[in-house]
Amino acid sequence: SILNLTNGAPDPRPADISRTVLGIILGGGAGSRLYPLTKQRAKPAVPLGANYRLIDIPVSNCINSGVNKIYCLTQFNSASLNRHLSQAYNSNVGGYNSRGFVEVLAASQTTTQKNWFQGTADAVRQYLWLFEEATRGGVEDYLILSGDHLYRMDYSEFVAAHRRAGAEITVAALPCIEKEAEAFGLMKIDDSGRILEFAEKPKGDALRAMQVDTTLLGLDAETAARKPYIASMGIYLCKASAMHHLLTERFTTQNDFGSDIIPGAKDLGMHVQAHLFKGYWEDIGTIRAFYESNLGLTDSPNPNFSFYDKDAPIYTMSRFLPPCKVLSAEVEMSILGDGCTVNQGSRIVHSVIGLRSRIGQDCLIEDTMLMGADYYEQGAELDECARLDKCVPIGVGSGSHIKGAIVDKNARIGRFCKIINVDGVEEANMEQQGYVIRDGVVVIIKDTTIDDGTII
Ligand code: ADQ
Ligand code: ADP
Repeated sequence: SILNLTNGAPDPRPADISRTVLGIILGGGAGSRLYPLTKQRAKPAVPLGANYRLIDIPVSNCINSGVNKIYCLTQFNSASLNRHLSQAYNSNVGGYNSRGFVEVLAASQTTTQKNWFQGTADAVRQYLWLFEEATRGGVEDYLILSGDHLYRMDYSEFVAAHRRAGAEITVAALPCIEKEAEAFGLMKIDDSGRILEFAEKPKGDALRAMQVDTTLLGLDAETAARKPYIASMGIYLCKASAMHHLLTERFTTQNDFGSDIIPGAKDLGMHVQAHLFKGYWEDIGTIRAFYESNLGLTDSPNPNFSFYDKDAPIYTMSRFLPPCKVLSAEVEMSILGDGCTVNQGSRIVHSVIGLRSRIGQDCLIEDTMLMGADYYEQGAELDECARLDKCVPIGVGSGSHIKGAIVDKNARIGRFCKIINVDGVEEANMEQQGYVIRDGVVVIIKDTTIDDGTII
């Protein structure tokens, strides 16, 4: 039974994983749900957890699992993403005998295709020629990952289970509650874990029809009643030969893994297997989920996710920033990134304070994610700003109150501002004024200035 599959002795890590598995990270489509965080950057470069970026999660998971050939597919190339990846990872994966790499592949870069990726499968199809060069070097399986998930997973167990089952495709899965189920691909499986039915984001009756008895997965009766669905995590391991067949011979005009390729493969009679994942996992691809997962990092004593694990650390760029400096401020249930300064009389509650943040005097910051800054404004620059009437330096000006917001990098919040969503608005598009409100969260756009005394 599945119970035995998941609770039995784990398979040993495949010895050849670094040679035989190619990691492919789906780095975001055109209309990203994380807008406006993606207004001026590729989605994988979106800052996360005070010191990190989204891409650090799948890349770290790959490295810790022994997968060290990694491509990241994104809609557009960005200098900061490339710099981040090369500075953070080249020494980890690129040792002369490991032959590893982390590279960005952007939609507009190929010679034969000028179109943006039309979907997840289309993104892989457009670069299949490159991935197939890797198969000549011994790659057997493609590990398809999303760029906007928060979790820690040892993919080597996933690879071992896939090979033991002799599957063409293995889909990572977890039990799920009704309220969340309609946002996912849902599956029914047999008692060996083989997928019998797969429905992408079904609604209403079609949703209810995907209910299963999840005690099969080893859940106790109470949990199984709460979580009667098996959801796809959008993480796939696919044999290179099967991928070639599916994308270039069978489904040449279909562009999405969840809607087309996975159910299509099953209908063709391919062996499509589920692999149960038991840890914390969250899709943080919407503003609300992104905001809540970031604030969840501050929970104590049990945060949703810890960036620290001595056996499986999350890596990022080493920046050699100075330690944080806090001058008689009050900081409660919060995390501070590297190189921050918090001035006298400020209070920070349940917030994530990103690297290089500068917070003035007597500020109140609650339930907020400040992403910080890409650089420090220094001596002369700041002196010049102080002389000018309307100049607002990077950071949060003295006496300001911010609650329930995401403040993107390099934002300049003036003095005595109130960014608290005074009118309790759910959705608003105020891009001209430098912010939007999504799902009730105020998002201050990167590099914008909010004048002294502004009330939002
Ligand atoms: P979604 O997350 O809704 O569902 P999708 O929007 O296709 O699926 O995104 C999957 C990943 O691919 C995301 O990281 C996204 O940024 C990226 N992506 C989307 N379009 C892309 C493109 N054109 N080019 C490059 N990258 C792109 C999927 C599955 C469900 C499953 C959920 C789990 O389809 O079955 O339940 O993931 O979150
Ligand atoms: P991090 O991951 O530390 O945020 P990045 O290298 O991605 O690092 O971001 C730093 C960005 O800020 C770079 O694009 C850099 O060129 C830019 N930058 C540095 N100093 C300044 C400055 N004085 N004015 C504007 N941009 C700057």
